[in-house]
Amino acid sequence: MLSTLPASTLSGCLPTTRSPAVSKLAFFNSVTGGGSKIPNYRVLDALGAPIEGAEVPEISEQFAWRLYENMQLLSTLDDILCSAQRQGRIPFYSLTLISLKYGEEATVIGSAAALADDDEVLSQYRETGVLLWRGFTLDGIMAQVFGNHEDSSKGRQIAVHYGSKQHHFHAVSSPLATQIPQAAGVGFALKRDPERRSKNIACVFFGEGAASEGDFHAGMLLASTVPSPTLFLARNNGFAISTPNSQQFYGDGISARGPGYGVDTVRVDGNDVLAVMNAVKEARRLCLEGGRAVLVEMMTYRVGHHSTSDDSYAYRERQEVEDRNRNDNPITRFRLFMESQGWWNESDEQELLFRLRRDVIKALKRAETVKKPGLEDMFTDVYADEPWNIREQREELMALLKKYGQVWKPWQNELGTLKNGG
Ligand SMILES: Cc1ncc(C[n+]2csc(CCOP(=O)(O)OP(=O)(O)O)c2C)c(N)n1
Ligand SMILES: [Mg+2]
Repeated sequence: MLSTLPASTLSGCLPTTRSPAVSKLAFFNSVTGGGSKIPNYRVLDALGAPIEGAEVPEISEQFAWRLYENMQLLSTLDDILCSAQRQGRIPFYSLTLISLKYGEEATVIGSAAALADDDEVLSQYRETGVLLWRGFTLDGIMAQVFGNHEDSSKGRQIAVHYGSKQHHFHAVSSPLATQIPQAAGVGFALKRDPERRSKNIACVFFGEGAASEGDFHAGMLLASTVPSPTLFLARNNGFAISTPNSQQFYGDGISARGPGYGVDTVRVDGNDVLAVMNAVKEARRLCLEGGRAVLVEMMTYRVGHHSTSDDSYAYRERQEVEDRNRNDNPITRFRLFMESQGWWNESDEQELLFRLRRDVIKALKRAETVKKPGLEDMFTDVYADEPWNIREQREELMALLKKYGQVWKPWQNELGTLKNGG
């Protein structure tokens, strides 16, 4: 005989589900229900005024200056280093292109301001602002970009691939998304460390394009099933080089994936530095309190070209970019807010921009005069014991240097640019 029990009483019949049983067949394709989109948390509107009901964080004038100065510093660095690349002084740079701002300053500075300075950060390649916020010097930035002997990676990394143990900033690696499962591991290690448990989190930045990699899913699954205080910060800037995000996913952005992994999730306006700060601060608190992963999706727009190797007008309208830059610029938005508080004016602006340009150019000029690492550094630091093939290559180079180093002009000149003459 067929069961006549009401559908709801069948709940829990199977060990594989705790879902209530229902008699109506219904498919769903929205995590918020009814087909609605995940909302975008905001504090300030595009003109820097608090939106209705917004919780404006209580920040001092001094703290607001620090936020603003770091966003402007990031933008100044971009301008000057892109020009340096165009002049052939450095080989590559990956933020923006001269005259147009990068456009994502609030995502990075707002996040950095909400983290503890000793939280472990695993970044993609657009998160230099975290280092600046933590006091990494301009000389340190230039040493890496120029690959001189003061660079902690001894000139062996591509430009902008920073790393600093002191600043809890894990070295950037070029293959996309590798940092995401690594972060789940770092989060788990923190949880196992009695000195850092409940004190620090692992925080991983990645673009929405990187979230198309399998490593994104591996990282999310790992951090949710082997729980760890890992904060996933997705920068959704609309593009993965030339691929628009409409071709990266069909669902409701990166946020929609969080609940799939049982991860607390929020979407935030990434051009609003106060909203980013509020969201990341709360996300960090949740991470520590529950010892579990949290996902924040920061919605922004990449105003600059992908890198100095890209011309984005080949795949998007120049007008669209200029409109975005003019109408919703994260720096301008926060500047308008500061002006409305009586904390900022035109002469402060001029003084700041002058000082930042002067300091960046000074560091750049200094870095150009610093010697490159010695040749021996090419062969060290990868293997604990030197393998035979590396030894052969090193010995061959030494023999060639002995033969031609002092007699062949091009080599002579080049050796003069290296530490200790090579
Ligand atoms: C595994 C891998 N595939 C492709 C690339 C080439 N690549 C470098 S950056 C990039 C786009 C990444 O886009 P997104 O993650 O959205 O970051 P964004 O540059 O927009 O900040 C691609 C495809 C790479 N570095 N690694
Ligand atoms: Mg992107």
